[in-house]
Amino acid sequence: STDFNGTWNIISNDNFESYMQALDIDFATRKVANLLSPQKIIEQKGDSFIIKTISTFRNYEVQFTVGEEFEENTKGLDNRKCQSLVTWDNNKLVCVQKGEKKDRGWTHWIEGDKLYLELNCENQVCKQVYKKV
Ligand code: RET
Repeated sequence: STDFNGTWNIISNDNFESYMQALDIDFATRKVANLLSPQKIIEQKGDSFIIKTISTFRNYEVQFTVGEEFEENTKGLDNRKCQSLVTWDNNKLVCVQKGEKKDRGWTHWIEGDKLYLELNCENQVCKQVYKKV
């Protein structure tokens, strides 16, 4: 499977505002969050991952093993609890976040020196691209 290890800097962030609205993130947080250039730091050992989203405003960290459902607390984002499950779909890492919000999840994959992340919630899709540092 793909190697996601490394530090990645965001280079584009499409529809983040609508994604945050779908999560009911408050106005003030959205205004700040829209100005950030978050970095991803990914530590992968086989199917075990630590994914850190780092910004000057707030950080978010999630740890999981592919194929093992876990309770995710989206602290600092929308502060909800989800039953989350990450699986491989070929070389894509796909997460389903079951909870109060419909169709919630994300997909990560790599092409060359770019990391792609699609974030879904309700009817919104946010598309982010990161470049390897
Ligand atoms: C920031 C700043 C505070 C407000 C919001 C944020 C959004 C973070 C997101 C993180 C997604 C992480 C994933 C990890 C798993 O791979 C930048 C922390 C709303 C959307 C998908």
